[in-house]
Amino acid sequence: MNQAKTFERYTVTTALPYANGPVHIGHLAGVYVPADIYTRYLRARKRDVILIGGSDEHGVPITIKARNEGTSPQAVVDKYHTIIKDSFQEFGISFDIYSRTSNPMHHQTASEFFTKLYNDKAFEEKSSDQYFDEETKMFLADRYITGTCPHCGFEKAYGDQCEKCGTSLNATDLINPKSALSGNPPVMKQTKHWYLPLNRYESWLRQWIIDGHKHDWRPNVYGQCKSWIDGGLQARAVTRDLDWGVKVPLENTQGKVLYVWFDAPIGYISATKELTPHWEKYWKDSQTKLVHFIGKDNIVFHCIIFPAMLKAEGSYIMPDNVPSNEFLNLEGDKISTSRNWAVWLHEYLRDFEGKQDVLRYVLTANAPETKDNDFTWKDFQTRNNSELVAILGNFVNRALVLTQKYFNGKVPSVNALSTQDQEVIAEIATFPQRIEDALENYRFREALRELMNLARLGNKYLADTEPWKLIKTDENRVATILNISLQIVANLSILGDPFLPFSMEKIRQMLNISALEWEKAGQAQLLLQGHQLGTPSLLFEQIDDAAIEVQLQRLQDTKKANQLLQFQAQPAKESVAFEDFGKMDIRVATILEAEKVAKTKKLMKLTVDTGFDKRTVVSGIAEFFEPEQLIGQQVNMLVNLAPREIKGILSQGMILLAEDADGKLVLIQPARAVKNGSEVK
Ligand code: B3M
Ligand code: ZN
Repeated sequence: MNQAKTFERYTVTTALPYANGPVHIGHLAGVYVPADIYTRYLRARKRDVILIGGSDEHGVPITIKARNEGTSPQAVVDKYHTIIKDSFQEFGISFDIYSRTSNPMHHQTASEFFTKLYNDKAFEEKSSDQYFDEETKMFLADRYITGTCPHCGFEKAYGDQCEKCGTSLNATDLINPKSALSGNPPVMKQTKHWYLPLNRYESWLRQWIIDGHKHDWRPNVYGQCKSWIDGGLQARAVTRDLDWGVKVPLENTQGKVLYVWFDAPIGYISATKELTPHWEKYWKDSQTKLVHFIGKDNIVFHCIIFPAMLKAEGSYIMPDNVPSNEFLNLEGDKISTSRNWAVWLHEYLRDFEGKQDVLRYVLTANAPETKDNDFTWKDFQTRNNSELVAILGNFVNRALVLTQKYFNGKVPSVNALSTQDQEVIAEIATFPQRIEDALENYRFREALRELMNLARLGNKYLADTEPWKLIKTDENRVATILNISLQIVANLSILGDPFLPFSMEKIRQMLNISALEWEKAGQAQLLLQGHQLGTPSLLFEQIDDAAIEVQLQRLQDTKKANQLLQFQAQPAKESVAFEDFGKMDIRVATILEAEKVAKTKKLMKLTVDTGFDKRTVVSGIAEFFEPEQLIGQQVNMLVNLAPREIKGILSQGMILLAEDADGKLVLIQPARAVKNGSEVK
């Protein structure tokens, strides 16, 4: 178990988000919130730690976005790098540096890295046939080409990875490949690239990962690495025929750049070089613990490919752990940037101003640490109202308000200790270790649960001792109870800081103290008798249904927009003879009366004037219309449909309707008023 080894310093990296869109709760839950908790904890323990972040600004995701928006890749990354960086800052992700891979420092660092490997003959140089789009005159790599995944059959797999099963692919693996640019099937054209022969590192990777990290890497990470290695490692191209990226630093390589997954991880190193002149100790000293926080679709790049690159270069340390999370879904569906099925961080910060910690809390409590998990707005509201407000906020508020009320806001004295007092004080002392064990081993959900257990201990202590009743008879006893309760509050302000930094700062203000050392946590004399407390205020507010409804409606609107976007007209039914069509008697009719059929959701009872009679028709349109919207409307109606009883009502005919892409039913009406009974031909 590697945490037995002590390290002099820590390099904590976070996956560099593509700067082709904002970040969403899936990114936060998977990568940035756990990384921030871990780093804040290490800082609290006075460890030498750096938290590295930055925007991944190369690769086809960027150039496709630029093409779609009719702008340049640089304009795309400039826009989204700023949105991402600012929203991380406001959310309290405490990067020591948040850099970007389009900057000169990175281009230089990545070029030098490539050149070192090239000079050391670490690459294989190969000319091969690659897919080429004759219309756009472009080679098709990565997301420029889609096709069916040979592993899982997913029809929209990319040339470098299948997003459905996570398999890393070569474009030539795809079945029925199509250009994402022109939609045409590609042709093959010869081109030269440089390959990292991963197979050369197989035995080392076996020894390092399969033997060396069986017990301290998460099972989902270890398992994916093992199956990758057991599946046989292929050489991987580290260059591409593209014009956006880090230029290949060799002669006669016009139009070729480094593959984005070769340059992006080097972005961690170039960001560190920007941060400190002493960067090498964070990347080359065996006393440094290197930890990569990533999502599961990045495991192979961070556990196999980047380490092989570092091994080939020869002077770098290897990651000690890669605590990758699984995926977070949203309301039961996979989060998707392209389908706008996400809770975007910058929108959350706008809609729930000042509630950063609520989202930090929910995403940690619900983190997909070992399996995919689901974010629902209802759960968000429940955890805020039933846990943050009702447990943590309620305890802190009672301890402070009662002290305000009975002792003018001064920390009261501790008098004779009851058995329960002594048990509570002993229990307080156990929390630092419980939280440290969990955090040192990247078990963030468990660590947060332990923090909340400390608040529960406080609530139970107040509920059991009922100081509001005792105050009439035994002020000394109440003094002791509130003193111990306030010590718990002070402990919360220390142990809660990595998780809920904004709220813990509020607690410190209410306690009228500056930040306490982590090493003091567990003590029951953190606040001295007589210390003047600050003014109590509510730590958390209830989140009402209306606020949640707004979010749910937004997702509903997104779903409908997607249905419209993805709508594909069904193919025509089999043909019918003209005389068959002639049997149908379709007329224009006017709706005279409309009422919803009781005890049904969909049915509306209509009285219609067909021009030759008045009749009743039952129609399944009650979900889409109110009666008053229908009365007076002219509609097309099939009048010679055999009558049938529906919910006890004899229905004589059928109103014709169109079902839109979003499932909504729409009346089919004549373009202008015509006589009832007019024949539709
Ligand atoms: N830009 C993010 C992703 O695959 C990718 C991470 C790079 S970390 C060096 O979603
Ligand atoms: Zn697949």
